Order: sequence, then C-alpha cells, then structure tokens
Amino acid sequence: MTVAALLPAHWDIRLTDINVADLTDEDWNWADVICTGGMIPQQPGILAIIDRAQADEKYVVVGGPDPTSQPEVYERADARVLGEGEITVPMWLDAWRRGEPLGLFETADRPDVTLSPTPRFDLINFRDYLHVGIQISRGCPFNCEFCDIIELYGRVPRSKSIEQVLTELDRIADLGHRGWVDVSDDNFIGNKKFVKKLLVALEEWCRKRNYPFYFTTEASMNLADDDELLDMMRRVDFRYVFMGIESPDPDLLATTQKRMNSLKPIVQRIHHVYEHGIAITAGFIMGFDGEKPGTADALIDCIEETGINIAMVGLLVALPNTQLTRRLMSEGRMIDGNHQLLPPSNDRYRLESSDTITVENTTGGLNFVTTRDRVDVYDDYRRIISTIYDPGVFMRRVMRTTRMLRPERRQTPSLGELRRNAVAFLRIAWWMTRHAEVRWHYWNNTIRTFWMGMAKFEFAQSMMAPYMHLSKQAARVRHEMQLGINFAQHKATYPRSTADLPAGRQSQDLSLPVLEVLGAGRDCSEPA
Ligand code: B12
Ligand code: SF4
Repeated sequence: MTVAALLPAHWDIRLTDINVADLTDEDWNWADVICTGGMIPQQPGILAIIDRAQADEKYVVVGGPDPTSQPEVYERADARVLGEGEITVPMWLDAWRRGEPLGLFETADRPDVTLSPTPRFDLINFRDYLHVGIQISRGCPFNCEFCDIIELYGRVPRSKSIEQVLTELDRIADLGHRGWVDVSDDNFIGNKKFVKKLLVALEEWCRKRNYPFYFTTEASMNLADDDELLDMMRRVDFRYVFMGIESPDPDLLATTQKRMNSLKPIVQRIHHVYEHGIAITAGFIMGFDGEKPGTADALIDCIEETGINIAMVGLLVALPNTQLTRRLMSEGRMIDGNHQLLPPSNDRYRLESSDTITVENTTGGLNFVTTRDRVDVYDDYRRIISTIYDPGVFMRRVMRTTRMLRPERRQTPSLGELRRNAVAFLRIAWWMTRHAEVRWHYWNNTIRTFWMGMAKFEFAQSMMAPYMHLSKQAARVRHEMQLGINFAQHKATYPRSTADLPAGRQSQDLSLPVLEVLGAGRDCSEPA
C-alpha cells in the first residue's frame, strides 16, 4: 500500500494480496507493469510471479525485505528496487523516464520517513483481515546478533511525524475500519521521547473520534521499566505487545548480544506489564551457541511463570544479512539449501526458500552446525511445544493470566464488530465443545471468566481461540522434529555439533563470548 502511494498518481493500480485472494487472469492480463515483493517465506511465490511475467513478456519489478537482503536470488526480474521504496522508487522511476528501466536500484542512504506518503488503504478490503497495520517508525537501537532488522532499517529509529500518523488513522477510520490496528514497528519504543509525545496526541485523537481502535505492537522488554509509558499506552487502549524474550538464560542472552533482557528478572517485568492491562505475546529461540541441557525445563518454567499464553518458540534461523550469519560463514558452520556444509568464507550466504525447505522459524531453522548436538535441540524443542500446548497446561495458563491482567477497554465496538465477535464466539465454542481434550477446560474458563467482567471475559476468549491453531501447530512440530531427528541421525552429511566439525574448524573456542569473537566487545545492554 505504501509502494502504491509512491507510484505516479496517474497510474491505475490494482493490489492483490495472494495471502487472501487468488491472482485472477483478468487482473493479470489488465496490467502492463507487475510490482511484487515480500519476505523469505514468500520467495517461491515471488519467483513464480517473475517467471510468469517473463513468459508473458510483461515488465516486472521486485522489492521488499527478501529481495533487499539477497537481490541475487531475484536476478530474473527486470528491475530490482531495493531498500526502502521512499528513496529507491523515485530512482527507478527517473531511470524509467530516461528510457533505462532495467537493472538494480539501490542506495546506502535511508529515507526520511516523515516524507512517506499515506499508504493506499483504499486498495484492500478490510474484511479480509483481522487487523490493519500501520507503521510509525523503522529501526531499532539494539544490536542482537541474529537480527536483520538493524541491517535492513538501521539502529537509529526513524519515526513518521505525529500529523502523519493521525492522518493514516483518520484515513483508516474514514474507510470504515473499526477495532484492531497493529503498529507494525520494529520496536515501537525505539525512540521513547517521540513515542510519549505521540501518545499524548493519540489520546486526544481517540477521545475526539470516540475510540474507534484498539492497538497492538512489538517492543523491547525495557517497556516494562517505564510506568509512565505503560500508563500512556493503556490510556489509548494498547492490548497486546509482542516481545522477543528469546531465552531465560542470561549467558545465552549475552552470547546473542541481547543482554538488556537479563537486566531485571523476566517474570517480574512481564507481570508488571500485566498490571497496566497489557498482555504479552513473546518469541523464544532454541539453538543459540552455548545452549546447555536443561534449557527446555528453564524455558517451560519461564513461559509458565510469566503466563505468556501465545509463546512463539522457534529454532534459530541464521538469516542471510546478519552478524550471526557472517560469523558462522567465517567459522565454516553454515549449511546450504542442499544440506551441504559450506567451507569457511566471507562470501554472502544465500537462503533459498522452496517447497521442500521451509524458511520460517517454527520447524525450519538451524541452518548451521550447532554447538550442542542438534538431535538434543530438536528433542527439547518438541518437548517444550508438547508441554506448553498441552490442553490442560495451556488452558490453566490462560486462567492464571486472566486473573493477573488488569484490562481496561476504551474502544467502542461498532455494530459490525459486535456481530463479528458474536459469530466468532459461537465458532470457537463449537470447536472447543467438539474436541474432548479441551472441552472441559474451555467451558470451565468461560464460566469462571464470565463473572470477572466483560474485559477479562473477552481477553480469555481471545487467548483460548488461537488454541484451534496452536494444537495443530504443536502436532506439526512434533512430526517435523521427528523427521529432523531421523535426518540428523541417519542421512545428514554435516556434523551434528561443532564437536564433530572437520579438523581445522574446531580450533575456535566457541565457548568464548561472541562479542570477543566479533571483536565488538561493547556493552549492548543500553542502546548506542
Ligand atoms: C508486520 C510484520 C509482520 C506481520 C505481517 C502482518 C501483515 N499482514 O502485514 C506478521 C506478524 C504476520 C509477520 C510474520 C512474519 N514475518 Co514479519 N514483519 C513485519 C514488520 C514488523 C513490518 C512489515 C511492514 O508492514 N512494513 C511496512 C512497509 C511499509 O514496509 P515494507 O513492507 O518493507 O515495504 C517497504 C520496502 O521494503 C519497499 N518495498 C516492499 N515491497 C516492495 C515491492 C516493490 C515492487 C518495490 C519497488 C518496493 C517494495 O518499499 C516499502 C516502503 O519503504 C517487518 C519489519 C519491517 N520493518 O518491515 C517484519 C519482517 C518483514 N518480517 C520478517 C519475518 C522473517 C517474518 C516471518 C518469516 C517470521 C516467522 N515467524 O517465521 C513471518 C512470515 C509470515 C508469512 N508466512 O508470511 C522479516 C523479513 C526478513 C526477510 N529478509 O525477508 C522482517 C523484515 C523482520 C524480521 N527481521 O523479523 N511479520
Ligand atoms: S531488540 Fe534486537 S531482535 Fe528486536 S528489533 Fe531490536 S535488534 Fe532486532
């Protein structure tokens, strides 16, 4: 939608999000220019579109995070417009006007996002989505080793202006959307001073427009240390925040340059956020260098004690354009898409997603030789998922968190929303009643939370509903981890751990803090 707004105003544009709708022949044949793009998991789909355009002799241009990280994968496109479109789309259009529309368009500069246009929200059908995303800032001040955000968007957060944000919200509200708006920032509190100013204006806006929206976002864990900010977020109806907790083990957090997560006890911090009425969903990662036996138990305890209901536990993926991948490449520990161990080198690593190799962090991942036996990592991962998504364990966790949370609801649901919520409730209740393993837990929670007030009742329902997906996902993880274990034990030609690396690649003392290995021994507990 942002890219569409950057294109010349006289161009006719149709947008197809092929996550929610088929690309019709009618739309395809109508178009003179095809613009496509996305993230790593969408790579096969993007390449298929490029091939189809080439076959039909249509001009095709590609952009977005994956083409930016690894443009060499997309060489078949007529134009590759990398990085942030606000700065590279005009470069491409200028070349087009000069009659040189082919090639690669990139720059080392980052755009001033206060000049970013209002996205063309009119091009989507809101009914296709659970929530609408707006982006307020890009970049994050931290320096986690595995993160490609800071490579793509930098470590100095850049924010849109307050007026821009409110204009976007006005636009969405005027187009008729009510309810959930996700602030799709890399780290919403990357620039706290600005965010506080924004929240003052946003509260005023919400009041004036009679609270049409409630919000979610992602933020670093130091949010829990700022009561003023938490209160301000509560007042504009922020309901959920996603946090990358990654691991409860302070040594692993130090290894991965995320020491700011171990500055204060995790459980205490998360419970503190609950007191401000905001629930936490979180990401956890298995497979860090230096992971020890016992990690599974520590992680399960952390999830149980914090009461995080939707815990996205995944296997570490070394993404192409990160400090982690550069280190692992130089150590000769990277594994390619054909399951071959790559020799030590300083080349760029290419991560190709295909139907057989899933590049996402649930069952894909560990695309490198782990320090711990990878069979143990797979086995632990399977155990964590089986435990935290056991029906009884999950539903009891929902109940505990519902008791702890102090939600306040300011958003006024529209008639349409009330209707949608009622239908959703009936569907959830029907699914839960049909599945014997959750039936009793679901109704027990439903009846008990019914007496706790509307806000808590709604929270518990919104936490239990994802179980319809999570139970399937847990089964999938169990199945795929068994396949991974079989492969590692019987077929893999690469070593199961760094202890078995070919001679000459073991000399590095992998227990050394990674900061030393990188020669970047700065304290990363506070933003630079
Ligand atoms: C919101 C978000 C999500 C939401 C998406 C919700 C939705 N329906 O929109 C959810 C939570 C679902 C999600 C999931 C995942 N995400 Co995500 N997500 C983001 C996030 C935070 C914001 C995306 C966004 O809206 N950006 C705002 C728009 C304006 O930016 P943009 O899309 O990049 O577009 C700009 C440029 O890229 C360029 N551009 C983009 N497309 C095109 C096309 C053309 C033709 C041109 C010329 C230019 C161009 O111009 C735009 C303006 O500057 C980004 C981080 C980020 N800062 O972008 C990560 C990010 C995109 N996600 C990422 C990842 C890895 C994932 C997951 C794979 C994680 C996982 N769990 O496994 C999944 C994949 C899900 C799937 N199967 O599709 C990575 C992608 C890395 C990569 N190299 O591909 C990012 C960069 C962050 C990260 N490192 O984790 N994600
Ligand atoms: S906190 Fe770390 S992982 Fe999260 S966006 Fe910032 S650098 Fe990346």
